[in-house]
Amino acid sequence: WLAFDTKRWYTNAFIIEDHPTEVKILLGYKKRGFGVGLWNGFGGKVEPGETPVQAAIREMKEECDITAPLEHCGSLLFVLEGAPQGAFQIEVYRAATYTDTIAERVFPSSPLRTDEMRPQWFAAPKAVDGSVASSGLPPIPYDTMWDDDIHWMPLMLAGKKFVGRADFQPTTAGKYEMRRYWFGT
Ligand code: 6OG
Repeated sequence: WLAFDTKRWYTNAFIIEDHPTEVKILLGYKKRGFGVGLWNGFGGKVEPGETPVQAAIREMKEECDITAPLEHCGSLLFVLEGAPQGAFQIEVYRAATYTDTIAERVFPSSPLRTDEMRPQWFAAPKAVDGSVASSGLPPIPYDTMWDDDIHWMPLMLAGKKFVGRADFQPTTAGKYEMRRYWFGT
């Protein structure tokens, strides 16, 4: 019911730190553009001539000022009925370490328009037993994330490689609602 003639390649990247007492995940609050008001990994469009991992590293630097040895951990296909973007093929990356200091980029007048994300750490469940440390960090805010995230993020946090697809339809509120999905390892 929808041709993939407008499929676009995107990236989404996470820092996941596994400490003895807690697991921390770095997310960004989308300040504008597609998915505004939602927490997500860092990422964006793969530009012509770039590989997806090159794009993921570039976007992470642009959006929160760090450089990380990103490793591929998942592939997602999102089909959005009626969206100009058509379908999103998203390559997901993770790293346990990074260099430079995490910072919110604030360049309102920059032609690069990289002032998109506000980075923040969240508490994630431990892969061994699913327990979340009460370290004071907020838990992963699935209520203010894309509907699909709660289905694949636990696979990523468990250290698995995953694939999946979700189909979205526009709502009258100008948002997108997930209608069906499949995610697996
Ligand atoms: P920019 O417009 O910021 O790139 N993205 C999605 N992420 C999730 N979890 N679910 C979706 O369901 C998504 N659609 C897009 C990919 C957009 C960013 O948003 C992600 C990119 O990281 C529909 O350049």
